[in-house]
Amino acid sequence: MQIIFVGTAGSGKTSLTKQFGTWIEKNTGNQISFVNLDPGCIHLPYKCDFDIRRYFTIEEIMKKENLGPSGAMLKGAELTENLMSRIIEIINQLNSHYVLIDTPGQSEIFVFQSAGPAICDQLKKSSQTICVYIIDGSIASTGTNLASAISLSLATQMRLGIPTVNVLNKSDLVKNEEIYRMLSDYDYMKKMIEKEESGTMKGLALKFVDAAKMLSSSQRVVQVSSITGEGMSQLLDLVQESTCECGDLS
Ligand SMILES: Nc1nc2c(ncn2[C@@H]2O[C@H](COP(=O)(O)OP(=O)(O)OP(=O)(O)O)[C@@H](O)[C@H]2O)c(=O)[nH]1
Ligand SMILES: [Mg+2]
Repeated sequence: MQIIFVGTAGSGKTSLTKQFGTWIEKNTGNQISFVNLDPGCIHLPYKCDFDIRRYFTIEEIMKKENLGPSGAMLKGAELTENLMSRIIEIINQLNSHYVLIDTPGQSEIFVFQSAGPAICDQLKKSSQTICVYIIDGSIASTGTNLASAISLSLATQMRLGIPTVNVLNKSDLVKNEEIYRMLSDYDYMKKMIEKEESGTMKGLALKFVDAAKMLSSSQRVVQVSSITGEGMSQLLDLVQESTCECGDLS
């Protein structure tokens, strides 16, 4: 199975990739492979079985092409797409039970450029492939704020075309218990939005929640911490259920 970690900048993609992979190896004995598709990172806490930086880095592109960081990231997405058959070939040769794939810092680079969807399209032909969408717990504070995070997850699911499950990372930093309740009960999230907002914003946020209710692969949002290791077993359950046609993800 291939698991792709996607989330906004700094949400914990790299830390969760490492924590989840290490946890699986230790607790299930299944073999893991780590794949890094972020050409912009400097340090990685895991040992890569495939690292896009073997081919190019954002720093090199910036110097060579005289580009700023965002322009270089776009160029990086283009280069990644050109290398796609090589990347897919290498990933397919990794004979592990789980291949964990870390993606570029800014999620829009992987999700909204063509490289990410193209890679997912190829990967799902060879093996079950799912996306773990990471909501950053350190900035989750209100119903409206969660509704917008969920809408990004839905957009990711639409673009990548693979089952997508949601996790709330940095749970060690979340002090507001209401956040958990809202994430496990969209009707409660709507009630909170009714209280928080008025006018157009309220209408918009409520519509996002309705769309999420209708379209999400699962409403269950697992709370994890890449620092304390909380929630890894629940995340594995969710990942496994997401690929089981008979599974109940509610
Ligand atoms: N407290 C806490 N901090 C976390 C957690 N997960 C990640 N962080 C911190 O958040 C920051 C970003 O973590 P990364 O794992 O680099 O996040 P990322 O999404 O890979 O970041 P980019 O690739 O740069 O977008 C680091 O300082 C991490 O230590 C968590 O569960 N709890
Ligand atoms: Mg990262």
